[in-house]
Amino acid sequence: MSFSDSVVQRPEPTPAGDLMRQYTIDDYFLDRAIDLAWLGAGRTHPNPLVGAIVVNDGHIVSVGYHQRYGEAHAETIALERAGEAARGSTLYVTLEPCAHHGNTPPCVETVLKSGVRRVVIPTLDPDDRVYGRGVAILRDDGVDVDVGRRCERAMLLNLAYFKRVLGLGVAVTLKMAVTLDGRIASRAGSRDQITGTDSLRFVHRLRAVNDAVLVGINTVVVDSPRLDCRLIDTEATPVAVVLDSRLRFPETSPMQAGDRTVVVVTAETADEDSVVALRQSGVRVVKCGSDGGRVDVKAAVAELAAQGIASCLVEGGGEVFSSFTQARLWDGMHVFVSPMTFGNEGVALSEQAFDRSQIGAVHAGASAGAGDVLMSFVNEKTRDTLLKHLL
Ligand code: AOF
Ligand code: ZN
Repeated sequence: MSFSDSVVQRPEPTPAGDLMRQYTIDDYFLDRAIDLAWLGAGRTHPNPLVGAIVVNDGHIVSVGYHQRYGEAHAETIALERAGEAARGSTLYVTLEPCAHHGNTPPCVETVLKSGVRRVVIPTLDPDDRVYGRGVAILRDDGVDVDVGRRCERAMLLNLAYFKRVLGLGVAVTLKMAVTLDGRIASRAGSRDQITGTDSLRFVHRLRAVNDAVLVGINTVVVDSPRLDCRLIDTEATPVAVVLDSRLRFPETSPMQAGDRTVVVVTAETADEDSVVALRQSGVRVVKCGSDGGRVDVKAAVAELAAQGIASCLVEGGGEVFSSFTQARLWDGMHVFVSPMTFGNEGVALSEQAFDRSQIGAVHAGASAGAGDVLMSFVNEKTRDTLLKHLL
């Protein structure tokens, strides 16, 4: 694979005068609002993650984010904190302000009362009670409303929410961590910590906003992962899913703590005695189609959908990651690049994993934390479908 074929290739050169491709102050504040919104991960379900920032004269006056289901909305929190300082300001919010009476009064009313002059949002809210109405009410009252900037990053923030509300099937998010020299392990079969604490915390946020967290059996055997959300304040316990065609799942695994639901997806050809033994230990075993000794990931996700799982975070390892990219079975992707090297003994992803022709990825932006860089992507097809509904 040549560098130019890969998803990590340099971005297309910016055509002169194409303002949409330039990173502006609006983009900056929307990005900060999106960062804020993530702080609610694991506490707002089934509602979206929303962040808001009030900016007046180039200065941040106040911020807010939706902290818990049923409680105040992000923009209302930020505007109440701003008080009089909101007059003439710009409100950056990661989702169209709501227009309905639900658990709380409509946010558009608060926006209008506050004297905000301009509202900047990445997308509309597909919720029937809001869709387009929030923007229309604001514009009718003379507020400038900008829609569309940073929409890819906002899609990643609420991927599960958007796909569920729009009835678009299971939201699949891939996560991968690589070293500066592109390795995913120091050697075959070794357990390595690649990312720093901030990145790990973000991974726990990703887990908390998904109904399920999926890994391959190799990862279970090598890493004994807990797949929980212990680094953040949440009660969310996503279902643990393991792809395990030959039923090598161990007798006990740290992911089985408490009354956690564990689903092992295996091949139709799996040994029936092993299936029975595993079921007796409390694991849900699902058989599905396989291909060349590997569970067919499309069939696996269909099985999960049948079990009521609407969103899934795929956490690796490398083979599972490649299976999903080759099947083009993903909507969002987060790749952490850590400033360490494993050298030639290190294990790299297979060539197919990042083959751009397979992957169809749109770079949604990069951010840094704890020494790592996080690159996030939206699947091109997913983006185009969501754009039809959200702009
Ligand atoms: C939130 N937090 O910050 C914003 C939301 O259940 P309710 O009454 O709180 O309304 C939830 C709907 O409100 C949600 O589906 C979305 O359409 C809209 N916006 N929701 O929970 C927020 N801004
Ligand atoms: Zn609201």
